[in-house]
Amino acid sequence: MKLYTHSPSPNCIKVMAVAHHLSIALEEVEMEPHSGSCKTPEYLAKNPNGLLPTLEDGGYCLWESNAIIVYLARKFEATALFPTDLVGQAELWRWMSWGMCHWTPAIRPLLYERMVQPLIHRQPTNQAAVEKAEAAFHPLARLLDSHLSQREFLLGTNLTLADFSLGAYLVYNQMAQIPLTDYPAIQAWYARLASLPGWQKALPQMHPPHKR
Ligand SMILES: N[C@@H](CCC(=O)N[C@@H](CS)C(=O)NCC(=O)O)C(=O)O
Repeated sequence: MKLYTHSPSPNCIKVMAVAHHLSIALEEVEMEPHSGSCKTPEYLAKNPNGLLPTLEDGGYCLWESNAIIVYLARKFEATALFPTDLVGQAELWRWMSWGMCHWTPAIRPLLYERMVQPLIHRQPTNQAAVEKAEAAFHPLARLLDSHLSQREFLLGTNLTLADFSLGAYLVYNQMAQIPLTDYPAIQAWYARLASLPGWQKALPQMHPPHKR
């Protein structure tokens, strides 16, 4: 199986962390989105969004990182990461949906303003955009922190795909100065994820400050 990936991207780290955790060997095809390599007709035939990651398994192409991790967990029968009971599945989809619809969009502007703009585009951080993003982030962080204060992982005592899915957006929490100071349960949860060998292996090697 091939994974078209851009190794520093959180959505690609999410997939690689699950793959390493499950000892699944993926052939990584490193892409450089800023060079336009995701907009070629050949790549758009695999992923019409022109985004990463994309999994290719035989002739089957799958995009959307959450769908990819579900596919890997199901294909390799990783039932611990992907509960099959009614409430377990509902909880998993609840958190993965919340992650995509609320958590990720709240964090993405902070990554963009504090990392992409200064480091890639050589542009100054827009402070007004940062303030708006932080205002949107805090109510979500309060909710998540309260939930995690009673649990080791999102679904309770067991690590699941939901943890990989939401945790991936915190890999740059230091560099993007994601305001986690008031959220000890989120910090402890993220530290548990970051200490997983599969998680460590998925972090891009050229960014040692993100290793914990
Ligand atoms: N919802 C998609 C998001 C994919 C996405 O936005 N990927 C980013 C990297 S994290 C990308 O390809 N960016 C390149 C671009 O915008 O051209 C997923 O979870 O796979």
